[in-house]
Order: sequence, then structure tokens, then C-alpha cells
Amino acid sequence: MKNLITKKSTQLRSMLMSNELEFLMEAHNGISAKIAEEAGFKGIWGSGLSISASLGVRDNNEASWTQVLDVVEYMSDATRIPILLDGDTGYGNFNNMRRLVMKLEQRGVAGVCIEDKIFPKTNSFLRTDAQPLADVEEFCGKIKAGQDTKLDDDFNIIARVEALIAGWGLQEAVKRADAYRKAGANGILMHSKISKPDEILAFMKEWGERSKECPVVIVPTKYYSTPTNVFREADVSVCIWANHQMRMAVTAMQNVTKTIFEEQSLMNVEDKIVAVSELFRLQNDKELEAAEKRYLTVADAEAPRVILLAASRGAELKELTEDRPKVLIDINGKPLIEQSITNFYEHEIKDLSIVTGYKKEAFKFPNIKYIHNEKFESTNELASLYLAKKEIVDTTIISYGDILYRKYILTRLLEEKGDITIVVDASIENRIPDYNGDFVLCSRKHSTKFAEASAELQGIKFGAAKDSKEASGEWIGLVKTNKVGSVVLSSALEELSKTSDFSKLKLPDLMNNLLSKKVKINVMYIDGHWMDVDSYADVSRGQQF
Ligand code: SPV
Ligand code: MG
Repeated sequence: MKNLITKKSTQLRSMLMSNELEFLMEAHNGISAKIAEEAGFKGIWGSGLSISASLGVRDNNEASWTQVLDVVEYMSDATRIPILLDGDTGYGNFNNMRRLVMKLEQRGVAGVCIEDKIFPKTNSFLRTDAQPLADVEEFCGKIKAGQDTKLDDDFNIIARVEALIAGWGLQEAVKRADAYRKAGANGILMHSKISKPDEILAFMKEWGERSKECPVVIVPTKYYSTPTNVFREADVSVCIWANHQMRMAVTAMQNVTKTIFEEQSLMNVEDKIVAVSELFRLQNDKELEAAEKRYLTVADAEAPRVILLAASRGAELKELTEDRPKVLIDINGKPLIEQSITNFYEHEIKDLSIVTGYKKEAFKFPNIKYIHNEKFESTNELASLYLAKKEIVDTTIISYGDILYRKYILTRLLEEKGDITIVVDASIENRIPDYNGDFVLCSRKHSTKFAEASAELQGIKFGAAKDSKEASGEWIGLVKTNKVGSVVLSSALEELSKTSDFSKLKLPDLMNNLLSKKVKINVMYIDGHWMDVDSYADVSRGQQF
């Protein structure tokens, strides 16, 4: 089914041979080519002036022909409509022309236009005395060489006559055009730089019936005020709008740059420019997204997984936990644990497991793996985690189910590179003396300086604030492992599971066990912005969180 689209060369040939007046729109890179196509144009003019301008060089063959080739390749890749490349003089003699035609065909370019001037050329609208014309015979040889080289019969070679530009007059223009027709040109581009169409109309009259076999292409940049119907009635075949995307782009770039420079702000420009999403659309990110779904199956395997520990009742909360575990009590109209679940979803993490225990039937969240700890009344956190051990692979986040924390904490944690990273709240100085928590000692205390060496965990101990004056902070109950960290953590867990007091052990015991094996545990410091829910007071604080 793939090749049902008409070849680009054939499309351009049909435009040249049609009885309608057709149009080519200038483009100078991939995105402008795409824009021309989306606007509805049936073909593109790969303008030498615009391509050189976009590269910041002059239209004097300062860009090498292979550099132009690279640009036109991007244009061709970005579009399905034909491109007629402005090939200047063919970048040398007949031999250079042969190579040019070969390379353009390989890149799916539909045709090339060469002008009868001397390499290196000067743009036609600059200095008349800088427009020496090529020898007619020599130029005919170039056309023939191009035609003999092409593999595709429909590839188009247009001969551009510069006699009017160089001031040699109509008769010279007609003489040259006819010689090029006889040499095999697929069309004549007749160029003029006066503000009226008179020279072109006079030529069309002289050219007469020859335009059926060898159609005429024009570039009305200078005689822009001529109604298009005048060209139509004169039997012009193709009209090129030669530089208008580039000129408009320059206007827009100058305006936006000046504003941003003067205002040192983006405030007044954002609404006047396309959204970044429009660039993504033009770049066809949609196609890549679909392809990723088809081909990039490994991506999912690497997506983080989450294990939420939620087996305990939270007996301190008495009647609030009569019919549900504490992770399901209502905070701000939502079950406590749902805030974590939503946070993970918002970070595109979809692989969630919850280890349940008390009142497991109260959990109703869809698309979650539930792992049940039957012995929840007589066991502790590590026993719950052990039941979920097959979920500890690659990037894994293990979290208490009863914590609330701000979104950015998870965003930052996901960016952490360590094998094992725990989140530690450094702002513990205002804890009341009887506050209990998992206080930690780290290799260095928190500071807000950038580029500081990362902090490492040295120990965790559950206790009261009054006994933890030396602590660097409090572990909030969130740990992330990567592929390596998951293996290390799992094997420590496995080892601990064989010890006699395993049923009493909690997550900090696992951390301390890892430390005893000299495993490095990174610390990601935060400054508050989290809480856990243990008491009635916590429940009401949670409503404000
Ligand atoms: C171009 O677009 O580069 C052309 C047309 O050759 S002109 O600039 O009018 O010479
Ligand atoms: Mg040009």
C-alpha cells in the first residue's frame, strides 16, 4: 500500500504541464516546507536566497552545494509535495551538474532550476554589473548533462534565463530560452526585476505555442502588484512566491527579540507566539508517541513501581478506624492514601501495590495490586514488605500509606540518582519534646547551598524528639531504590526474614541492617511540607495540609 502516492517528480511535472496556473511557495528548511504544505501548496520552491539567508550567509554560493543539499534533504523528509530546488548555476560546470542531479534524485527532490550565469553567482536583484551571463552552448551542455544523468524521466530540469536581469533585452532572452528548450529543459524560468510585468508579458507573447511543450515559470517578487489573473491569461505555467516565508519570519523574529530584550520578560510575548505544543505538532511528535507504544516496550519495565504499606489499623484513632484502616480515613474529602495514589498517577507511575491487613475489604481503588498480610495483627512493617518482595525490582518506591506530602517531593525523589535514597525532613527543631518519629543521623546536616556533596544515612532510631537533639532530621517514610538498590534491599530483606524476631521489625531496621553491611543510603533532604497521621490532632492538621 506504501507506494500509491504519486512520485514527487511526477507531481511537479504535472504542475508544469497542467493548463492551470500553479504556485510554488518558498521554503528554506524542514519546518517552513511543512508549513507551505499544510497551507495547501502543491509544491515548494527551495529558494537559494532564503536558504542562504537562513544560514546567515550571502546568496553568492557562500554555502557549499552539499550544505544546500543537506537543507533540501530536511525539507524533502518533512513533506510529501514536490520541491523544485533553486540550484543556482549548478555549482560549477556540466560535471558538477551531473553530480547535483544524482544527489537530488537520491533525496527525493523533484527538480532543479539552474540559471545561465557564472559561478559564483550574485542574487539577481543585486548590482546589474555583477550578473555576467554564461555562454549559451556551455549552458546547453549543462542541461543535456543533467538530463542524461537522471534516472527518473519525470525529474525536472528548469532552465532560468537571466538575460533580462543582466540588461541584455528581450531578443537575447528569447534566443537563450529557445536554445535551452532545444537542449531538453523541462521548462523556462524567465526572471525580471522591474516593477511591472511588461518584460514577462512581452516574452510570453514571443514564446507563444512553445509554452505547451516548454512551460514558463515566473518569480513576481518585484512586480508583486500585478493581479495574478494577468499571469493566468498570459499562459504562465507556474508562479513562484520566492521569499515570503523568510521575510515574514525575519519580521517576526526581529519583533519578538526586540521586545524580550527591552522588557527582560516574556510577559508580553507569550500570547503573540505559537505555543510550544505547536512546534511539537509540526515536528510530528504524535507519530513518535504512537511508535513508542509499538516499539519501546522496555519503557514500561523501567517505570517505577510503588509499594504502599497499609496493613495496620491505627488503633489510636479509635472510632475513626472502626470500619476502616487509618489510611482510609477521610482527609479533605478523600481517603488519606488516595492523596499518595493521585500523586503517583500524576507522575505517570501506574504500577501500584498496597499491602493490606486490617479491614482489607474497605479498599476499593481500581487498577491496584492488593497484597494481603493475613497476620497483620501479630506482625510489623517488614513482614508486610516481605509479602510484596516480588514487586521490588528496578526502580521501586516504598512508602508508608499514612503520609501526606507535597507533590514536588516525589518529583525530586524520582530524579535522585542513588541506588537507595530516603527522604529526610531536616526541619525538626520545633518538634515538641514528646513527639515520636524515626530520627536519623546523616553524614552532614542539611544546608541550602548548591553543589554540596550528597548526604548519606548513618543510622535511624525511633524515639522522642527530646532524646534526639543530635539528629539530622526525621525520615518521612519514603524510600526509593534503583535496579541495583532493589537487589541489595531485597537480599537484606530476605536475610532478615529468617531471623527469629522478624515479625517485630520495621522499615528502619531494614535500613540499619543495610548500613551494617556498608551499603550506601543517600539522603534527600526536605524542609517540612509533609506529615503523617497518627493521632486526632494529625487528622485535623491533615485537613489544612
Ligand atoms: C531565489 O529565491 O533564490 C531566487 C529568486 O533565485 S531571486 O531571489 O529573485 O533571484
Ligand atoms: Mg536564487
